[in-house]
Amino acid sequence: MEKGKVLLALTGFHPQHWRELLAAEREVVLEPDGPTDPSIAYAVVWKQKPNLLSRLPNLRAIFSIGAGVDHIFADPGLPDVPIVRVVADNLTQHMTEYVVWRVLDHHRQSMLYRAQQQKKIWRELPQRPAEDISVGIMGLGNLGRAAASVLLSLGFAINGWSRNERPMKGVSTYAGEAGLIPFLNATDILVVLLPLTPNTQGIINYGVLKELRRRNGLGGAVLINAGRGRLQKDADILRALTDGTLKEASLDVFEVEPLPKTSPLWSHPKVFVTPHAAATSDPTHLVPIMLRQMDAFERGEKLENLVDREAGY
Ligand code: NDP
Ligand code: OXD
Repeated sequence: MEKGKVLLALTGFHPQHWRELLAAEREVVLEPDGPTDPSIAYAVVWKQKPNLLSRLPNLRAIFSIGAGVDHIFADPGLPDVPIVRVVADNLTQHMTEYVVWRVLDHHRQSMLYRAQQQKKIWRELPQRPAEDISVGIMGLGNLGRAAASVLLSLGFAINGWSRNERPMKGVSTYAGEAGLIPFLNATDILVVLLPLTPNTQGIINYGVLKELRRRNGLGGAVLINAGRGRLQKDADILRALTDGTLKEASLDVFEVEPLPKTSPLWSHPKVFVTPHAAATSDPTHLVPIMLRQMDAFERGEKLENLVDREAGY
């Protein structure tokens, strides 16, 4: 198969560095040439414009620059070619750091100590052993499993929830709709690492948060969402924080991004906000993986980390 040309279609990311790295090995374009450009074989995308890819009759594959692919499925004219998502040590490492950072921060009562510091209060708070805290990873996939294994090594009790049964040593696993409530009932700190699909949209709602366990030394349940914003209902999280259903939350993703300046989440004393920055896609690490895949595909080998179109992730 001949060496295919790459269309780079990124929204919200500066294309320059991606372009330079891709162009070291392949011809790269930022716009298709004409209404039905036959010269493009691959598209490297983040939130591509609707119906852009349907104009490429010889498109062989679409590469997401992220682990999530909901931004690709938002296109009503998505052509029926393989979709490759990111599975990369560098991204996994960043997400593991984020999850461990946020779990430890809540576990070690950082918000309370900060509030005390502001008032110059010298008071030691009770310290609970990690093994008394159950961290429930909602979405025990590539990122969830990596975070789970580091949290396990720190002594936390770990639960995992996935669509299919996913056994993992040392982790209490739950699957599917039937496993959701038992999973939540056994979880003190809920870490959301689900993909956004028609089945998961809005899953982090008040009713779900109400099911979390609250009999730990944390003084309440905690939510950490680094999956996708539209998994959650921002208003339900605020309600849960107000009535004590949730003690605290760390949110990296929001229903609307950037988080509107008018959102009460920005200034809520029990919410830690990051701007969808848990695990950044770094072209230095990701472009070589994409180029290697394109080369292998042209030698007749299979693409790796393919998205299941029916499942939506
Ligand atoms: P994976 O596909 O490896 O894992 C997804 C997990 O979610 C799997 O365990 C899957 O179950 C489970 N899941 C999917 N649908 C359901 C459902 N309906 N019910 C129960 N479980 C379900 O994805 P990754 O771990 O690589 O990434 C997860 C997500 O993290 C991405 O989709 C993206 O949205 C987000 N992300 C966010 C970033 C950020 O910076 N905030 C950075 C990178 C990713 P099963 O194992 O049975 O298939
Ligand atoms: C991703 C992201 O999906 O950064 O990789 O959100």
